[in-house]
Amino acid sequence: MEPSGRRVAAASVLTGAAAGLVGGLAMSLLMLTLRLLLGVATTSELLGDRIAAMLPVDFFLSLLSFFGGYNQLKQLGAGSVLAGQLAAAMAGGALLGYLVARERRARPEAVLTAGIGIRPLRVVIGLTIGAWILLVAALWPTLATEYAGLPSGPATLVSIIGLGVDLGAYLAVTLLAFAWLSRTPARGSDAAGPTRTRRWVLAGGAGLVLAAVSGGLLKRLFEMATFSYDGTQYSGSNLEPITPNDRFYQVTKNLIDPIVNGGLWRLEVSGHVDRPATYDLAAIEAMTSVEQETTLMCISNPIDWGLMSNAVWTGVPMARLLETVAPRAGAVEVLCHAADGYTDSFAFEKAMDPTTLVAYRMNGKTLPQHHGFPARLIVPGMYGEKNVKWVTRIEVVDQPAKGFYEQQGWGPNFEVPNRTRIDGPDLGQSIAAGSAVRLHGVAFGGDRGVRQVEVSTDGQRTWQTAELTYPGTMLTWAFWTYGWRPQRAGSYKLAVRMTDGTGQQQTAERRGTAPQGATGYALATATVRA
Ligand SMILES: Nc1nc2c(c(=O)[nH]1)N[C@H]1C(S)=C(S)[C@@H](COP(=O)(O)O)O[C@H]1N2
Ligand SMILES: [Mo]
Repeated sequence: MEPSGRRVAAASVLTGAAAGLVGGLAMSLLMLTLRLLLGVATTSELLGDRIAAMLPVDFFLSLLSFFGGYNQLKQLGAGSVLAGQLAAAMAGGALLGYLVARERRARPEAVLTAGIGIRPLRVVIGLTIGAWILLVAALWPTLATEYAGLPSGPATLVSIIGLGVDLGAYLAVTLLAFAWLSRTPARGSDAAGPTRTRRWVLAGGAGLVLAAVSGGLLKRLFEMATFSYDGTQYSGSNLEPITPNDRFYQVTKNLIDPIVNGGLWRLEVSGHVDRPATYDLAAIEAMTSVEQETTLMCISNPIDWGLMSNAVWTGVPMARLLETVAPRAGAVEVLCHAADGYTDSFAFEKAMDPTTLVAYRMNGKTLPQHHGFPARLIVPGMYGEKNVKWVTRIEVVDQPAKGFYEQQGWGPNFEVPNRTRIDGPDLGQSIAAGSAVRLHGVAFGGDRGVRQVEVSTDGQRTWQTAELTYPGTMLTWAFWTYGWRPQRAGSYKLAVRMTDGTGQQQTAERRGTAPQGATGYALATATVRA
């Protein structure tokens, strides 16, 4: 009876795989629902961040260019985890089917509960708990992610419980589906065939419904996703010195940005301190605030791109919060944590600088969700990534600590070097000889201000001083303009460079964005026709 035994086992494995798929779909549905309603991090997000932080920067950038950008990579990552999860769910179900078939053959006399023996049941429950423990251990560094903005302790707990609930739902649905699919009809019933077929059709239908509902949820989540705006640049010819909030450049590591509940949100200031403190939003807003115009720029902003904007931020100097908690001797850095599990660090001295802020207003308005509601850091002179959005915890550390991007190998110097950009006019068009051309653009010197901008129209042989139409402050960009009247037809090599408020000139050395941000003059070629 070997072949038939084998056939029975195969049927059981197949039934298990189908049940596992239904269980996996139910688990995905639950996971997406918890994400949508409560901001509980999904495995796609937790695993994605866990892996992303471990990717060396060069490999990360080659992945970006291979798949066509950050958004494509994010989608591929999230999709792979979801697909992998369903595959694992089916494999788990198949294992259940195999164990049950073996049990039936080994101990046909044993009483099977709903067609599943106690021993297979024990094994799959054990394996599920094992998977939970393994997941928690593997994802530990990212478990404080909670997109509604819960403090890190409760956030970690919510992630752990969330994973447990997901796996529990998987196990329960898989067992039920398996028991139901493999239920043998009462002896003597001649409806065995049709009944079985109908059960499979029903199970298939249930699977389809689950898949459809999950698909609907995915669509909803996709509409909320960052794909439509991550990488938005502020560039073009109609730039204002103060960037309107809805045009401010945007960069985020997330698939879906946090929607922080301002009532639940707390800012913890803790770590290597004597008197850790926790603030709610009202407490932060009640403190004496400062208004500070500051320009932010992403480290991955190529010389001629627009991942750079300027706003007036309202907030509380971080030094005030730090003084309150009494940092201990030996504090070297602050490691800042956010609702999305993001982290970044900078020198304790920089944290104590009066211009380093915990900001909650942007150009006089409540901080927009995508820019970090309810609070973000403003760290003048350092690349955008240090300006942690949706900040939830400032941890004083006595050892240097690496944040999300620094772990990838960005840095170690995150100070914005001097830079210039040519914004206009459109040099794709040729210029008539003898006509007046108004060259214009921006210059940015981190927290050192912009003292002078120079323009060369002859391949860097001679330099002329440009006019600063918007001089800005030490912490902001400046707008420059230069009136040019080319007399002869030909091709002109333009270059723009700046000198910052400390007298330091922009370097001509061309350097790419990784790992410390791009350098080199702004260059362009103009064609002048007779
Ligand atoms: N919590 C959190 N903060 C973050 C990021 C993030 O992904 N998560 N991205 C950083 C990066 S790389 C940049 S350049 C700036 C962008 O800020 P903006 O979108 O408000 O312009 O936010 C920084 N702060
Ligand atoms: Mo950035």
